[in-house]
Formats: sequence, C-alpha cells, structure tokens
Amino acid sequence: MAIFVLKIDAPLEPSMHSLLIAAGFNQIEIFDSAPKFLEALGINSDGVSNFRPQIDMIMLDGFTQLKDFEIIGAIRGNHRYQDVPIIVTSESREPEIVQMIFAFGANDFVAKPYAPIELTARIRSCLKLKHEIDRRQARERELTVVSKQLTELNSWLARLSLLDGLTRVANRRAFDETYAQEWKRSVRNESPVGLLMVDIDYFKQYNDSFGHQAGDDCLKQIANGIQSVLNRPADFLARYGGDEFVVLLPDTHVSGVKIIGEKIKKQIESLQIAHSTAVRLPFVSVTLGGTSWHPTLTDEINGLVQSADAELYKAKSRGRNCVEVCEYPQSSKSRLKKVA
Ligand code: GH3
Ligand code: MG
Repeated sequence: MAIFVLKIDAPLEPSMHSLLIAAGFNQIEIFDSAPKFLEALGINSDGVSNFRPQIDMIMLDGFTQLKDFEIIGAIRGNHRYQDVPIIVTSESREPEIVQMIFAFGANDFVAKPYAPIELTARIRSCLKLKHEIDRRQARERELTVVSKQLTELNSWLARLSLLDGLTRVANRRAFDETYAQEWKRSVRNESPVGLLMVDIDYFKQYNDSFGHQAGDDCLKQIANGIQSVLNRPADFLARYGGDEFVVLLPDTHVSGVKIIGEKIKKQIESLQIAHSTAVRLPFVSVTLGGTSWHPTLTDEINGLVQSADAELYKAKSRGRNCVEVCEYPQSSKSRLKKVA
C-alpha cells in the first residue's frame, strides 16, 4: 500500500514514518518540499506527465498558509489522482481553513497534534474508501468490456439472421426487408425498381443423380455466379427458397433487367457444372423471369414479384435456359391471368 506524505510545517521527523510503519503500512514516501513531492507524483508545471506511480493515499501534513491549498488543487487537477484519498493535518482549527481544505478536494482533516491511534484509524478508513472505488472502477471496466462483446455478438447474430446458411447470400427475410425499403425509396424518388427471379433447371434431377451434398455445392456455385455479375452496390441478391434466387435491381428499367438476366444466364452456362445425362442440357443452367416498374403509393407491393414469377413460368414453358421480361403492370397482368 503506497502512501505519499508531504511534510509542510516541520522538518522531516522520523516519528511520522515509524508511526505509519508501526500501523502496518510498508510503502511510505515522505517529502519535505512541495516541488519534489509534485515531481514524484508526476505533476509538472503543465500538470501533464507520463510518469504514473501507483499511489493509494496522499497525506499533506501540517497545513499552515493559504498557498498550501494550491497543492491540493494541483493534485486534484490531475485526472489520475481524482479518486486518491487526501488527508490533511494542520495545527489551525479555524473553520474557514477547514472548510477550504474540504472545498479544494481533501477527503479528511485531522487537527494537530494528533493522537497516533486517531490518525491511523482515519488513514485506514480512507484506504478502505480507495479500495472500494478501485473495485467499483475495475467492475465498471469489466462491464464495459462485456457490454462491448455483447453488442458485437448481437450485431453478428443480427447479420447471421439475415444470411442464408448454405449459400451465404441474403435470405428471404433480408430480401423482404430490403425489397420493402427499395419499394418506398422508388415511390419517393419516382424511380424504377427492377426484379429478376432465377430458378435452376432440372435441379431435382441433379440431386437425384449426384446426391444432396453435390446439390448443395451446386447451389453455392450458382449463388456465387449470380453475385459475380452484379456490379452496382445497390443490386441485391437473395435466396428466395429451394433452388430459386431473386435479384433486386434498383433504378433499373426493364431493358436493364433483360441485360442483367442475360448476363446471369451466360455466367451460369460458363461455369459448366456437369448435369445428369437424363436432361437435355449437358451443363446446369438457369431460367429467369424479370420485370420493372415505377411504383406509386397505391400500388400493391407483391405485384412485382408475382409479375417476375409469371415471366419465369413463361420462360420455363419456352424450354428453360432463357430469360423473359416484361414491364409491370400492364403486360404482365394479362400474362398473370394466362398462366394462372
Ligand atoms: P425446373 O427446371 O422446372 O425448375 O425443375 P426443378 O427440378 O429444378 O424444380 P423442382 O421445384 O421440381 O425442384 C427443385 C428442387 O430443388 C427440389 C429439391 O430437391 C431441390 N432443393 C431445394 N432446396 C435444396 C437445398 O437446399 N439443397 C439441395 N441439394 N437441393 C435443394
Ligand atoms: Mg428449378
């Protein structure tokens, strides 16, 4: 337990040192000059220093004049010593002086001459206070670390809850949220929002021929293949369910939707994932249906997905490995009726 003592009113007397040793304190530094004392605390004229002694208590022994208060001010002005207990002793018992001693930040005052038993009791109670403060601060630091870890864990879980576990692209829930936001943004900005549904061709047969594990690997490759085609930051790919993916294309007219659809189709072809001999095409392919629309406040938000789905259905009927798009709602509404 380190106690720093500054003796102000009298030359160094061995009695203080032996008193503290006798009371069981073993790390005691006694100073007889204020500048040396402040220097030992690492407080220079700017009040800043890298020196950081571990101090449990400070005692200012023998306050005599008003300028001694500056010493308390200098200690308390340094943030490292804001919680270190300070005991002041003085022969003066004038109420103004005692009041000032506390006002400047001392924790306790003992009038001189003091009874050794009283002084050591006061020191013990100040040290107890310091240890309580240290314990509380350590606990607060621990809580800050734990709470930071919890925040990180929560945001990791939140991110995880929006990812498809197999392909690591966004899941259906993330799509629903993003789609609703993009829809509102398009209404506000009067901009088009495009959508593509992408479905793997004859995927059931792929699973049947190569097994579920190979099917899973194939799904991952297809997801990466689609993602590699999307260049704009706002373009958004999600696994819609099973072997179906959805691509949200903000600010994209139907002509742009068609271009992206064709690029995705080509990209998947270029992967040359061998398919079962039972199907017409040697490699795994995808079929796409797309649409685009300038939404307004009164439009039905699900209309776009239904329209893209209808185009997908149409493309599947055309023979697969192709892209069908239309502008929503006019043309697609009649198509929706046709395929229903
Ligand atoms: P189509 O060309 O008409 O799309 O035919 P399809 O066989 O792809 O369509 P269907 O809807 O009949 O089959 C989809 C298959 O996707 C059924 C299921 O075995 C497979 N599938 C769905 N989810 C998963 C998955 O997570 N892993 C694997 N390996 N297969 C899946
Ligand atoms: Mg399929």
